[in-house]
Amino acid sequence: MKYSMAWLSYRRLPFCEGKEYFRKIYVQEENEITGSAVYELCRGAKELLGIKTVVIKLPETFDQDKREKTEEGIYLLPDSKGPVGGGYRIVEENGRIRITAAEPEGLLYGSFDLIRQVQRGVSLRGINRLKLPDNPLRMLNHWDNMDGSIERGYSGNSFFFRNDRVLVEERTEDYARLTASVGINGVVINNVNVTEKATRLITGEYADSLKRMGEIFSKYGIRLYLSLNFAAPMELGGLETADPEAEEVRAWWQEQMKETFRNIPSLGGFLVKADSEGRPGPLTYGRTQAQGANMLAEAVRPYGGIIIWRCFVYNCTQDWRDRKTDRARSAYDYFMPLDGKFEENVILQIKNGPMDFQVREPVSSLFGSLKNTNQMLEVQIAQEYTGQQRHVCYLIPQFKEILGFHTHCREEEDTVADIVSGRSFSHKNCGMAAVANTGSDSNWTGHDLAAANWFGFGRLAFDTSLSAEEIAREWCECTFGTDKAVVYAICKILLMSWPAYEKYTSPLGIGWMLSPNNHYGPNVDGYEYDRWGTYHRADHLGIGVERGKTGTGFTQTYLEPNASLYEEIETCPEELLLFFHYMPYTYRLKSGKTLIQHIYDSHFEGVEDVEKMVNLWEGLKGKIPDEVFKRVKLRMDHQLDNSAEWRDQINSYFYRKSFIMDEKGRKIY
Ligand code: GCV
Repeated sequence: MKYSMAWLSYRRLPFCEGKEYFRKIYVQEENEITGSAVYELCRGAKELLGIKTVVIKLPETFDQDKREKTEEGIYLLPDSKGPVGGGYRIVEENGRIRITAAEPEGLLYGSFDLIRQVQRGVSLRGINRLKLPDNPLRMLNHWDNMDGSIERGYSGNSFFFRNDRVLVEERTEDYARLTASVGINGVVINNVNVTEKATRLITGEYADSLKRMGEIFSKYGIRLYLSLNFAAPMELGGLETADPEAEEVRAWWQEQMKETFRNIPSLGGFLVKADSEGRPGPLTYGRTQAQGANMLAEAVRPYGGIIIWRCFVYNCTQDWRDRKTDRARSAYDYFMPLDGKFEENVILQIKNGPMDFQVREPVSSLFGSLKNTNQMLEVQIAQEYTGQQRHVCYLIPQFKEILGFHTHCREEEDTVADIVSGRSFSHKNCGMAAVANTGSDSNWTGHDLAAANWFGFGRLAFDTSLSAEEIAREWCECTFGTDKAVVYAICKILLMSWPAYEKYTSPLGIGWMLSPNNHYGPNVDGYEYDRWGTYHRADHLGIGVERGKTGTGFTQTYLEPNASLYEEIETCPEELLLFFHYMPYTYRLKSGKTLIQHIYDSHFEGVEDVEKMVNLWEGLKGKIPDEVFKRVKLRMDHQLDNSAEWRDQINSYFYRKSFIMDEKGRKIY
């Protein structure tokens, strides 16, 4: 089945102020990336405006400052003094649009930006935009397996792998177009859990297809990355150890990397999940995470490669009776003592929260604490814990909060956005990554509205100053057009969706009350007596994990004043109260409501919000393509049922534990 092109599905526009510019495109420097920029502008012109473009090559001697002599049109001009790192400037003057940039990537991003303005009905006359990417690395991490399945994938199968083969198809290029159009410049194509055949991706066996894939990506300014298996020297090389300090292991990696980079010259490097959830790593040999990462860094350095080392290291065989071990502390305890001990081409990739992509968590305390180590923020747009792309859950507002969090690591420029952009500590290797939400479904993301998270992540990683509202609007106008009623309703649904999901699922930062393994639907005690370190500790008097000084002490891993803020019940942000403290059901929140009443109210409210979202969607019948309308309607009807299930299970559970009635006398079972 042919797939849609999501926000690049161009519809013919009845009117565009400035469409004449698209009749001629002048290009000065021809290379594969400017080639893509020209292709995109021509395609946009044809499909959006019905214009056939003439492409004109400018001589190398062309002096862009003498522009009064030039003809009308769009000029793609390299400018060594212009915006760097993928940045660009778009300026319209006297009938000419000049897109200038120091690098070809900037010209590509500028071209996509110009097309977005056309799609959104913005007049091109007098346009003047200067954009510089905030984050050097803007990556997608796919958890795709070589058999074609996707770990935590909710939109079909992989389009990178099938039956242990690497796929290089038309869709590879269309994926690259979509991904580059929002500024993403790095893609890890295989699951971080690297087993069996995937271990062999670094060998010659898959070299041809990976090389071709890398070339397609390169045309769009995207670097190809792979996840690797730390035990490869044993599994592939027949060595008896994978000890990073063993000479034969180091030599094995160096030889292997020589071959791998020779086979796939465009490769950017590797993502590594080590010592986590059963994956091998340096701890087995009594070595640190730094020793493991640095050994690989040394092997990839001659080829300009980088090692992105994940901090998701914790004990997943915990005894639920043990109240001192705290999964939330784990990454901090492993990595903080190693600050400054990683090679320059190592980046630590840190999940946004200390647990695992819950609807609400505090920001990881590693941010701000680590000062001498390259860092990347990892978020998840695959909605593993937020409705699995069956519920609408627009996550950009969550990412905005994370990026805006003040760590107090410095007087100024102390937010997570400052740190991962490199502003705080002058790091160069840093940025943002998202666990991807795409698959082989015809709309790429299963839920049509989930594409807003893919688009939104890219746009936000490029420009962290954009608001969640602006991004929602952009996505909506590019995808569905500029009809005011449509844009209003869809943006409203998107912006209501994360708060609604939080209201009808787990309260006040506690998280985890969902079905074990598949992580879908309510199951309050599903993880309570299990080994994963994810407990709510509810009893007949109260609920919450005590992470203050008298508990696990996790509050003290934050820098002041955050440590005290979280320690004190009076100042602890209420949306995180149960994450940090065990609280009685009778405790009065700032609203004047008791904790238990808040739980009841928010669960009723959350479902009412979903009812409003469904009504808003129903109002769009006839205004958007019928196929999309029906597909989303089906999912939203399911979301309504499932949110009611959440409400009723959670409320009944706490009523039965606490014996405290709902003040409003509503139906609780
Ligand atoms: C890829 C969670 C998920 C796992 C995932 C892991 C990780 O535990 O449930 O499926 O594994 O995170 O981020 O490595």
